[in-house]
Amino acid sequence: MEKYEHKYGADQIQVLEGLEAVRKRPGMYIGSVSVRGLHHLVYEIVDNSVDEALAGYCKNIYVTIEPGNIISVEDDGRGIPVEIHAKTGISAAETVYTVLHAGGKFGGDSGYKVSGGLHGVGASVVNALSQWTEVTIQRDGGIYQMSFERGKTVKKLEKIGDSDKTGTKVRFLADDTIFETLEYEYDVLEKRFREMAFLTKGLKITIEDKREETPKKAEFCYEGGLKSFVEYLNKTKEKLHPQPIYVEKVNNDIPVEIAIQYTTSYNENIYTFVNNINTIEGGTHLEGFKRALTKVFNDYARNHNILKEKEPNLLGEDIREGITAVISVKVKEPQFEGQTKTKLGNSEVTGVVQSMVNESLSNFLEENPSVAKAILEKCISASRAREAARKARELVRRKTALEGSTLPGKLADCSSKNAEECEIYIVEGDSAGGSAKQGRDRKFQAILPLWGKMLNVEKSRADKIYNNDKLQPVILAVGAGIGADFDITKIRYGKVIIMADADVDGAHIRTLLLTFFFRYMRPLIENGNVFLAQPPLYKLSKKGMEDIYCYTDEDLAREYKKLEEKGIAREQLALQRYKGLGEMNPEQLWETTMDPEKRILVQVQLEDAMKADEIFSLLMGDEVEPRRNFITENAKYVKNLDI
Ligand code: 28G
Repeated sequence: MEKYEHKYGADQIQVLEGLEAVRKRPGMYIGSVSVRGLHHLVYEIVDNSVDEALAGYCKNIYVTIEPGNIISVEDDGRGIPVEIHAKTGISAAETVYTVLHAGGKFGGDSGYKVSGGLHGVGASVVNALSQWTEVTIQRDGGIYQMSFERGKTVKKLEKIGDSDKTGTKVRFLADDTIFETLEYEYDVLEKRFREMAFLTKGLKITIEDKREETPKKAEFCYEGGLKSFVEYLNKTKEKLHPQPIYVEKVNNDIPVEIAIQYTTSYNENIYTFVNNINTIEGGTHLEGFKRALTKVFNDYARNHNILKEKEPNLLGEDIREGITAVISVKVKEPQFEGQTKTKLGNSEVTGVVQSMVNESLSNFLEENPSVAKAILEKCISASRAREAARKARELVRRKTALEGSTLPGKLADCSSKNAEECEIYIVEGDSAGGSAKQGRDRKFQAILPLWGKMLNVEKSRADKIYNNDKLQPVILAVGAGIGADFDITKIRYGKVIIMADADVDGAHIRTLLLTFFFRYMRPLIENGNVFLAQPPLYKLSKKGMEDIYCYTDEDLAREYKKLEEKGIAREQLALQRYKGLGEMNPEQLWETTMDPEKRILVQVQLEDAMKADEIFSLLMGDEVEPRRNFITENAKYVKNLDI
């Protein structure tokens, strides 16, 4: 007995140390303690239910946001095992909730126990970062329950009743001493669970928000899997063929599922997932898919004399114009690379996806010649447009060779030629552009004012974009080309900074530019070269006091409080609210928004650009209805996104 007690104690200490580490450095385990990290907690728990569904035992998942931002997740799987581990005296269920990475160590029953959101750290991390957690398990004829506070067991697993059902239910309240906010965003969770339901054919996920008087609720269940996903993505688009092309296969122990449908759009929309994680940076699975797609369509075009002997092959980008595709692979030991660890690195996956797409897509085209013809006609017209774009580009080059300058007339360039230290401010409006030109440090800061008509990137191919009076100066100033020609080593500025007002027009120009960079200069975003300037919203001033600039409403409230503590009342202060950049004189603009010592720059992430692109497609697409719906439903969202 004595010995057992001692051993139990030692283990328990080790356990607590593990979870203490999570509380000390939460960012290491869930990415951040912002609202994003908060949502991660929910994903971690739901992922465990999805794993149980992938193992073939769970059909339904219910997620509820209860009043007070308590999250409840319930599944009808087998229930976490409850038996007591002989050595430690701790139940299997408690171990899952108190030992770091327990989920991973126990893996091997579903085989792909690596899903766990972006970080795959599991239930114990959620437990560690929650004020309290309560787990209820139904299995072996009983109902069992245990509870925790900030990761520490306060009620060990005990049987509290009988039941002939099975399943797991988890309720938790995130820790407000760790997270910046506990306010879940229903729309964000809804989007993720819809996506998860698409990715797990037949699984029903219900989400309910009970925080308000009138609860919100949605149910997602798709028997069609990725086929349904692509139909959903293309809902408002004009399709080139009625049914998505769909393949599902296990090759070399790697399950691959792909759905493809072409639309009349000029964009490429390929979403890739590894173990249900959205790999926004792509990777080896995407590489294999692209290679096969290019080869299959070129081979078909040659064999059916659609491409003549003398004509060159179609390029990958020609063949991907207008494509909507979703690729989902399951990999046992995925290696995630890239800036945000969302790029698949496993080299064996390329060949697996490639050979599968090669085989199934070429069969499909042979069996569906009319679909093949419709797609290839579009590819060929894309390749012609690409030729036209090249000519447009060369025309610009030749013209500039004659006239001597490659740079747009409105650009006020900087004197340094060392791209690394150089910055370009892209500024909406001539008056703000004027202030920026006067206020800047001309050694390393260039100013490009933007004017002209907003271009519908949605309805334009590269040739039109090259000739667009709003975007052409941006292309020339950045100096690295666009599309497949884009060469990041040629960029003339290390920082490309979008400076626009905090109003609707400003949001418009930000959305346009981010969409443009996303589609035509993506490496610039991936490489972290794109930034948003943050002009202040308010200025507080008083005679004899240095002006105070506030960038948010919270900032303003904080400054008021600080000044009050110093004995300066609100009434003594003059408050100026800036409606636009144009209201600031050059010195103010420098001081608040351009001085590297004082300014706030927000680095644009690939995800921000993707969201901008999504919003732009909806705002600028053909159909009026989705646009109106989107604007009314998402007015708040568009604002919050700060794009
Ligand atoms: C409701 C919120 C979150 C879960 C299960 C089911 C099992 C399980 C979970 O086992 C450790 C690994 C294999 C035994 C597995 C039940 C096998 C047999 C499970 C969840 C120990 C974890 N019976 N359902 N974990 N196993 N749902 N939902 O967490 O060897 S977690």
